[in-house]
Amino acid sequence: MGSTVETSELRHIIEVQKLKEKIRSIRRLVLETAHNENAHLGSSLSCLEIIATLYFLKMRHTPYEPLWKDRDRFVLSKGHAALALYAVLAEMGYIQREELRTFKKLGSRLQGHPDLRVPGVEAPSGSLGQGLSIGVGMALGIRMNGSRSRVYVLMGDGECDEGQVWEAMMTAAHLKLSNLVLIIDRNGWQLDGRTEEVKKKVPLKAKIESFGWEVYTVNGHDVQKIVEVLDYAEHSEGPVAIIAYTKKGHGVPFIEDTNGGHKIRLNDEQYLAALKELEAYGGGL
Ligand SMILES: Cc1ncc(C[n+]2csc(CCOP(=O)(O)OP(=O)(O)O)c2C)c(N)n1
Repeated sequence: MGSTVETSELRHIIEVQKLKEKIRSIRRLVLETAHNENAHLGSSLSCLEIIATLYFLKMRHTPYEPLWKDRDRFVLSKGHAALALYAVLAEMGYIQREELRTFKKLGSRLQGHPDLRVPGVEAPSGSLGQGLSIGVGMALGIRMNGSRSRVYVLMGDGECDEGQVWEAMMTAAHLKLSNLVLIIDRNGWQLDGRTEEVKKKVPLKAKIESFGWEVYTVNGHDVQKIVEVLDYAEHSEGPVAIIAYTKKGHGVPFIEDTNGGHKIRLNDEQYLAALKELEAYGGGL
């Protein structure tokens, strides 16, 4: 028994280590693309570890059969962070890495917000506030079909300003959707400034709990901790929300924890500085 535990723990450590290497490659793809085209870089870098952990370590899915009926679903409700999702899908094999060069170009399927033409994208998004409702519908449908699939929705903290989010929260709790996990990218910024100055979110955890959800908090750049909290969320009796504390522009000092990289095209100097930092940073905590 003891050795079984040790073996599985060891496997876990190796998996997390491998994921960090993947994250380094994914970050490089994101930076390259933001050098080539204007992108929501800060918003993409704050949630990159979360999306990568879901796709590489948590969700059941396969790039060989993107519409496999028993797959787990991911909805990027903060659709402006599409670049992070595309880079993960490219590293996973859903799309070719080279296709990222067409990001936002005329005729490309890799537009600034996710589109159903992209294999691995489960929902079109970009109009903030809608992803959780989509996730609720998916989770309910999955349960009605008797499937064990799970649904993960990633939302921004500024996105919580949308009233539809709270309607969906109420519905999910009422339906006891234990196959639904909401992750909130709590980077503390939204388009017009600091979240708490634009419209106060705290006490966010208590607010969501009062809607009947189980709520956990995590460091959203710590891959090991993200895996642990996601494992934990599988044993709930209803919907689970995870407030992931992150930094906008994480890993790129001149935009980190500012709104400076909300939408940016890196010039040559910025790109090289960001790459240099990436070498030092590696992939995740
Ligand atoms: C309904 C709607 N209103 C406005 C926008 C424009 N918009 C794009 S990103 C953004 C800020 C979102 O902030 P947050 O959810 O905190 O995400 P972050 O980029 O900080 O991760 C806004 C208002 C939008 N996409 N959808």
